[in-house]
Amino acid sequence: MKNLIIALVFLSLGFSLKAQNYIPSASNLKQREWFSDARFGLFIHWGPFSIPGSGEWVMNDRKLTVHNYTNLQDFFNPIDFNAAAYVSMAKNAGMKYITLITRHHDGFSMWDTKYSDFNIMNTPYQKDIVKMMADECHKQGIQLYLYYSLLDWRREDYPHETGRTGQYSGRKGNGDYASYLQFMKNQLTELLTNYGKIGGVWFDGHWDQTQPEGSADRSSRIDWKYDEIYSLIHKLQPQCMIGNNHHLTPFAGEDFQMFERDLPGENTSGLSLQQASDKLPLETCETISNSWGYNLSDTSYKTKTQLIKMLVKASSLGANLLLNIGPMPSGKVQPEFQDRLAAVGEWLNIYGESIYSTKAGFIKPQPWGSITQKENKVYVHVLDPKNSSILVDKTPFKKITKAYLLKDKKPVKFLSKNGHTEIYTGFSTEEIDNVVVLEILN
Ligand code: H79
Repeated sequence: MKNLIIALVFLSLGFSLKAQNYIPSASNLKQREWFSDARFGLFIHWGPFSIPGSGEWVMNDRKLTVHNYTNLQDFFNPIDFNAAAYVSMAKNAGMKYITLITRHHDGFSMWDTKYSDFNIMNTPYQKDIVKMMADECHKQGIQLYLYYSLLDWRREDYPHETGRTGQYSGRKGNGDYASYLQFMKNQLTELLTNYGKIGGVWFDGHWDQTQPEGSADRSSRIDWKYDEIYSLIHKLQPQCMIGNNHHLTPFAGEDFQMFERDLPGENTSGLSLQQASDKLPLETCETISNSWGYNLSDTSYKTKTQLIKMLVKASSLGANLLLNIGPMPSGKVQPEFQDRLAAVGEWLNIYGESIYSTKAGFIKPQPWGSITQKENKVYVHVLDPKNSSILVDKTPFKKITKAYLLKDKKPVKFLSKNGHTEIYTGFSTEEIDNVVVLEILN
């Protein structure tokens, strides 16, 4: 018994030492920097789950068995999918990367994988979507990040007996995590070997094995052995950034932190209980409509103004915005998504300087708007110009040498005294964002 306890202590010590030993490679640090500078990416939720038009959780929500759900494989034939058009659409929106669903909770693999028959090659389409997207991204100079679900509603070896979701799929017996872990490692090895440079892996589904939100115990019912998964990824592609949507403080080995439908520090979703990391790059993901995967009845498209304000707020908190589209089963992207992406791109053509490669503002977002900054420039984003002037407190610089509108360089009046700066606006309420540039001496 005593020996067993000693062995266990050593084992757990070994695990934590290994996990804490993670030192990101130089190429990983460079990739993190690239990522932070990029600020804006496209999330694509698409696959056979798009067919019923009820979002990507349809298997769980309609209590579909694995047997019945598998029929979707016979109908997935996205004749309107065009990787070049997807990538150009993202580029024209001012986005610098694409995060693609490779395998969601339903367990369908969007690439030519040896490790599951439920994959794109066994649909009438028979073409490797991940490959087409990867080739096109590399060709057009946009980076590819891969979404990969840790949770699987289909496989018998996933520890489904302790899972909080996917309980109606008709699986028998208990999972076998060692087998499931090996499966994930095999698939990740394919993804990180056959598709060129991958910017990062976006894990999701950890929460399937945690205690209910709000409970003091945030531990997982299974040991995911992230040290093994993460070290495999970093071994295959050292620059590849790992993020995990577990809604907890980042684990060792992770390279960025994400927030789902919340800005860092907010918790409107009820899921974002985690503090924003002050070390890792941050990313917030949001949908253009209300759904991730295609939803036939969802017409609640956010306006271009809402989307731009979201991007500005994320930037001013030092976070990227990963904005989602859920294309139709045919591969066609709804015109409502296309129009809004194009509109944000036009805005970024003029205002991009105040977004890309900026840092979080020295103050948090205010009722009037927010701040981003870069070198000797402070960008004051007046999003809601109710008053004729705005006051920026605690300005951490010596002197403002110049103040002007970013749009047309027209000078803006200001008064700066004792660390308080008043900017006289008379701004247009028509503008989505009156960006004032302050050139400063530190
Ligand atoms: O891929 C998209 C979603 O399908 C996936 N993440 C984004 C990017 C996602 N959907 N929901 N969630 C993540 C979190 C879900 C949490 C809940 Fe539950 C599901 C709350 C209630 C049901 C599981 C069971 C977690 C809490 C209870």
